[in-house]
Amino acid sequence: MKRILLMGNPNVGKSVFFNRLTGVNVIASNYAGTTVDYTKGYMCLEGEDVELIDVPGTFSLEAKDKAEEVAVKMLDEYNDSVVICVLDASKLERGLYLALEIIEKCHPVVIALNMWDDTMVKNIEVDVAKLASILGVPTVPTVAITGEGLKELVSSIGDASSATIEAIIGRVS
Ligand SMILES: Nc1nc2c(ncn2[C@@H]2O[C@H](COP(=O)(O)OP(=O)(O)O)[C@@H](O)[C@H]2O)c(=O)[nH]1
Ligand SMILES: [Mg+2]
Repeated sequence: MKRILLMGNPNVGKSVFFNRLTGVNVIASNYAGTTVDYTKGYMCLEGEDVELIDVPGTFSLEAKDKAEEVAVKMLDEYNDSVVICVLDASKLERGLYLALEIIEKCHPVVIALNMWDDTMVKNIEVDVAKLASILGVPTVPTVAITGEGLKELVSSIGDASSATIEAIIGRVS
């Protein structure tokens, strides 16, 4: 079965997305050999059942605590999975740091620029088209709590691409 990992910094809206995307069969477990909990569920994508994992929040892949260690292990273990990288669009730099690390691991990625409502209220300007073209992966503004952008995000999963850091550097320099 295909697997999708929801990843991002803590408090960016991963679990709100998870709850919107999954149905009733949600399973909470410990990651083997740890006390770190995570949740997995299922969603239907283009007629196929896909497993969705709400990965513990992490700021980077240089793990600083147990939860971050689990996030890194999941990314390595499920190396054939697509990653929905959830960013707080009003705190873009932090989120992009992790997104670039995930891209560097060659996972197909789509980026949710979440908290788009807050970002607008705070008058923070994000050039979505430019960001998408630099990163070379689908990049969709979203508001997890209202579901805005969710449809577009889900339909972009099929276009998730494995960008390369070299190509990204080439596009910014
Ligand atoms: N304003 C706003 N709040 C959001 C949005 N998405 C999530 N939240 C809120 O942000 C907080 C953290 O969300 P949560 O899903 O628990 O984050 P997680 O730690 O990444 O799983 C909660 O209070 C959510 O209701 C959004 O798009 N806009
Ligand atoms: Mg959560």
